[in-house]
Amino acid sequence: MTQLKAVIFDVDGTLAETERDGHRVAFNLAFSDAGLDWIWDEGLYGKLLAVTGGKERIRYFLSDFHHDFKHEGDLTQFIALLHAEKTKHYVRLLESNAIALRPGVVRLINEIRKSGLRLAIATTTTPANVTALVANTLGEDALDWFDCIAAGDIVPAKKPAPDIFDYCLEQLGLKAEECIVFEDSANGVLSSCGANIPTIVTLNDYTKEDDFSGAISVLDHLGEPNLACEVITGQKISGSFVTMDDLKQLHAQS
Ligand code: XBP
Ligand code: MG
Repeated sequence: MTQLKAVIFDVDGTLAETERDGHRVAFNLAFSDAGLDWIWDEGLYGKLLAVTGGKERIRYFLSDFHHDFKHEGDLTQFIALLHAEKTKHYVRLLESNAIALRPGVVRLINEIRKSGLRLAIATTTTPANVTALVANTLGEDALDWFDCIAAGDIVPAKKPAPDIFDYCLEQLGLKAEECIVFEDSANGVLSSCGANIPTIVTLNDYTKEDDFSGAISVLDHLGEPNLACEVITGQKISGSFVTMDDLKQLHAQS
């Protein structure tokens, strides 16, 4: 049986519920600053999340939801500049401690570190966003806990393509079967399973109706000693919150 050597975390929706009150708000602030009357409400944003990547999401919005917008110059450059402003707003939101980590994330990361297993991140979001989230929730030093932070445009194709997880495995120098992934969305599971990495899902409001086929288990969150989690589908855990022993057990069953 292959030994578990690393745990790879997705970021948005997995480490923290960043989409509704973080990214969505930052997009709307950037649109307003640019004098655009675009407003992504919670419902529309849930539809736009079908496309990963903020720049790609803006392009999807224009192509599928806001056809009458005409831009005279280079649309790609326009979107890139708009997205860069959005990232500044998002980082400022994180620096104001607007977003906390999900239940069980700090506890489990500390258990993983104590066990000697390696940690990594594989995300579609912009690297600056990862730095801001980790530094403002776990502390500046915590960035060094992750042997690889694979993020954003570092790969040609974003999730659901497997590229970001393939890149992360290459950086770790590990095989897919030596790792386990935490994800929150259908795009994320398609990506991690596309890279043949055993995957556990902690879903959220935006992804609760997603298809998580291929995941070992789907839970509502990682749980805490005083906050029981629920296994919605797939392999069970030993108690009422996910522990390091559960990770090893779930990996062995994958
Ligand atoms: C989620 C995404 C990202 C964020 C927005 O990433 O798809 O695009 O929604 O961040 P993941 P950017 O779940 O893989 O962490 O605007 O920086 O893309
Ligand atoms: Mg995610």
